[in-house]
Amino acid sequence: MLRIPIIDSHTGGEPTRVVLGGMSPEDLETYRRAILCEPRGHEVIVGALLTVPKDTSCTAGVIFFNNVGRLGMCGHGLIGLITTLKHLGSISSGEHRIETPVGIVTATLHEDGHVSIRNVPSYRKAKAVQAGGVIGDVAYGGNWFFLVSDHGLALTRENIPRLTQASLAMRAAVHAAGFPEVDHIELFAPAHDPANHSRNFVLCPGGEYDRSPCGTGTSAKLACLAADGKLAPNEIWRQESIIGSVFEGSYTPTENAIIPTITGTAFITSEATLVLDPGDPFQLGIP
Ligand code: PYC
Repeated sequence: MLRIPIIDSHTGGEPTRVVLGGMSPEDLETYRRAILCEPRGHEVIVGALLTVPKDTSCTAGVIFFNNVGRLGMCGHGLIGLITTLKHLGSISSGEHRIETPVGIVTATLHEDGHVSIRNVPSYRKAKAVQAGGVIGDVAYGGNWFFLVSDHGLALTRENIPRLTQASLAMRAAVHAAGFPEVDHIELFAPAHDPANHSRNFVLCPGGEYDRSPCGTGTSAKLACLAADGKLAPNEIWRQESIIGSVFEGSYTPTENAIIPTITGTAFITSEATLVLDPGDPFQLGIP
């Protein structure tokens, strides 16, 4: 039997499963679906494999992964990871540098449990790209996004199947338009809560939608707002998700990019050990 200890949390409704041990990064592809997907989980969960950082100034290293592969960075996942490390008693309030595959991210654990992430440099690569009947921007926030405001779709929970289908079509179109790196689609509409600035729907690489406002997606949005002169440095942007959860974002400018800071909260939902029985035909998940 292989035993893999995990801790689950959610950040604004989006789940994170932190893998504490039991396997090495080299084994990740073998066990990816066993850890995240049915019969032990479901397609929405994002995994966070703790690693030993190469940079010794870092508290930890992490590799984020989902139902179809790896993610460069993951905002909600990093908030979940910091909350998990606090739950384990491994860290206390203050700043922690975390090594991700796309660079070092500084996370601040506040006394009240909120977590702020100073993300990797984020920028808009292309403005007003025409793809599949819509026009949007291509931007990077630790992952690649196609951001569309004018889509004619209602950003409501009842409309999620339609939003998903439309976003999948937009992703194919933006790939055909010359941006194969885009793996997330982000649609915008006015916020439902007047305290917020915008509502989003985010399609993730594996076809699921982000329950949280998406930390890397909010970073990409901040990059576009900054490039358009619509948000000043350090001004607060409150991004609401399709289920109404909120991240607060702001940025500091650099020469060719911005450094976004995203703040949110995560809650622990379970502590468990996954068991992989070699006699189980579905020990590695349902292919
Ligand atoms: O919060 O950055 C994020 C994220 C990416 C995919 C799911 N959540």
